[in-house]
Amino acid sequence: MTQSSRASCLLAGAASLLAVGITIPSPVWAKTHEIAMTAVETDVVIDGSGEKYAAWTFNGQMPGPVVRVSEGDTVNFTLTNPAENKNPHAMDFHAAEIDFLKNYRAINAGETISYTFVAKKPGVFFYHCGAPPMIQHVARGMFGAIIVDPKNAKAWPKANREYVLVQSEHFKNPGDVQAMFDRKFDGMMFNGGIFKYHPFVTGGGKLDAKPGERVRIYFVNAGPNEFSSFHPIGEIWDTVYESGNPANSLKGVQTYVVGPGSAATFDVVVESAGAYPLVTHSLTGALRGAIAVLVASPDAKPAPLMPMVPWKVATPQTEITPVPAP
Ligand SMILES: [Cu+2]
Repeated sequence: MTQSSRASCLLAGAASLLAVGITIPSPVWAKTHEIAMTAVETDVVIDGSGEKYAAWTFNGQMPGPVVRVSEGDTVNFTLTNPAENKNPHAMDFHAAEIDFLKNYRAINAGETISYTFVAKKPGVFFYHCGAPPMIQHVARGMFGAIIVDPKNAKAWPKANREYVLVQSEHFKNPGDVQAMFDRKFDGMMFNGGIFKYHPFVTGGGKLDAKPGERVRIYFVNAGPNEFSSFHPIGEIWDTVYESGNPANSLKGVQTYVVGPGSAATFDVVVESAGAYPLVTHSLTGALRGAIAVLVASPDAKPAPLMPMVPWKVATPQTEITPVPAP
């Protein structure tokens, strides 16, 4: 059989398979992920003094867990709203392209919902609860990030180190929905903490890197209302990828605006040892907590994608009563 006749036989075979309704399987590189999350209404630590906040969360942490898949992968997602909760909850993945009425509807305590989507576009995307009032469900902590890695790893330079940062507003009174509508936020957080990555603040940590490394930051703005003007003090973004898609790249950017419900990926190459605060240059936000200090040092250790989540602050020491003088 010649090569051309073999090819025409294969085509004829494929056509007959389609004719009887057999679907072509997913591409060999694509995977299927079973992702399950639970809505948990619980207190979380939001600053270095150990202050707690009555949050609503995915899996008991703010932000929720980072979901990471590759372009073309299928996600089978299940959300459980346990019977002990007091509120309806929902899940909206910005990485999905599916009917919102059916899939993103709120479920009551004691119910579960499942749906499937294919992560068709690479990038970093917001996910959040959409139960009404959505402004409150987001403000109280029901948000997170999903990374969809590009199918072609060579679509962008390899990063030496990666972090996820999610910006969000803190409202002292979690029940004051009007304050949320009026944009009266009290603090600004990265990864659910006020000055979480500020080493000069009590209980604060930092983000580590080595000089010369390409550090990739997957940045999500959860809002619910404020825009982020993301800037590396002492550096310039080497490349910014709108929505984290390697096809949308900008070079040599000082500050890049990420609106509420949006995301971008930022590459910075830290040229020398030192401290580089990453901030929202909307200063009312930075000075109320949205400063993450990237410390470049030759002995920097490997770090997780989202360090210090959940934030465990040592419980204050019991006050010691001085021994009376004899
Ligand atoms: Cu919710």
